[in-house]
Amino acid sequence: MPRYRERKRIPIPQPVPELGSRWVVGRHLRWGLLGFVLTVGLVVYVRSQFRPPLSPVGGMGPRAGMRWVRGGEFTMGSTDPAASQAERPPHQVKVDGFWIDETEVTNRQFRAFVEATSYKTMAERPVDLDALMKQVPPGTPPPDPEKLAPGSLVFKPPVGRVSLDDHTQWWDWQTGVDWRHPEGPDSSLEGRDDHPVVHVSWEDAAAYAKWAGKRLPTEAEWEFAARGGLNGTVYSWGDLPPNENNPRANLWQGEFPRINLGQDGYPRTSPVKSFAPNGYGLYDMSGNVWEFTADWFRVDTFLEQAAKGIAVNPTGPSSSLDPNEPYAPKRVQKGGSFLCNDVYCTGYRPSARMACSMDTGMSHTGFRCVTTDK
Ligand SMILES: [Ca+2]
Ligand SMILES: [Ca+2]
Repeated sequence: MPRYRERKRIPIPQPVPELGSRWVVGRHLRWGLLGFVLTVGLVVYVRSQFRPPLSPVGGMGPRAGMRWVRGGEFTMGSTDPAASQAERPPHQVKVDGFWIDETEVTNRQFRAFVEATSYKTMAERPVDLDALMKQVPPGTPPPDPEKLAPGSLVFKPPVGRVSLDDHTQWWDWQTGVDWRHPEGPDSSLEGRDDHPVVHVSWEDAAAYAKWAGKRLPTEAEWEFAARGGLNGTVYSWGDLPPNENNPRANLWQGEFPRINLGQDGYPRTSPVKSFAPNGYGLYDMSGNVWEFTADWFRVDTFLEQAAKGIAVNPTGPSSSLDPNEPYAPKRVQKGGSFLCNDVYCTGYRPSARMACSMDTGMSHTGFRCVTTDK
């Protein structure tokens, strides 16, 4: 006898899939797959909205020396006691994203432009008498011929106390002054390669921007960038004013315009990046030199924009009007300079606005560029 008897294998009953259960499994798979695809699509879309575009000059990554500022809505203007009528009322503005130079355009950068194009700035050309006479009230006598030689306006501290209402007391027209000779015909750019270029007019700035494949910022873009993500604060760093221990920017310390203590280390322009950047990583959006924008200047621009509810990508008025000099076409400058303090000019507040003739360069005016090209 066999020691054991082979047991008959009894098949274990297997569940027989039914049509209904297959359909349920398939339905779950399909929904799961659809959910996965939708999730991936959503992630890709969201990331695309928050990521800067590719460099407009080719290659990957942002432009060298520029920062991507993601657009948004903000309050433009101010009700700060120091705010002029031209800064009022505060109003809502929305701007699209843009690239902006981290710093003011430097002498080194401007030299590259001049060497590539042989461009002559307006301060290096004789004054156009016809253009000049169109900017003054009819009947104004022409200036002396020697005043038409190439030159620019230089800051010159007065010896004694002067009225702060008369800026001719500290601005001096000097022949032979231009971006290469910022403080007089005998001055030079030695040691100033990284200082902002000065004595450039709006026309000069626009020519540089075009050569660089960029453009001047609108006033709204500039103010949005200067705020560095802090909406509604008085300054680009918050609400606390600068002081001796924390100057914050290259401004003026002492009795303006006579006594320049230079407690921030710089009685005149400073190398860019000498002070901490704002929340967007941008330097000298307060102080150092005023910066040209693309917009025409009018005192009532903010009033017009406020009437729109939310002004979207505003580009300023179609023409300029400065009540103090109604015949001179002027553009908006922003950011203040090394000549600003809280007694005379708190132009280093992001909302502050200055009107400047298009053909005028000065010791304390420069610019930076933006681009929105893809
Ligand atoms: Ca200073
Ligand atoms: Ca500046």
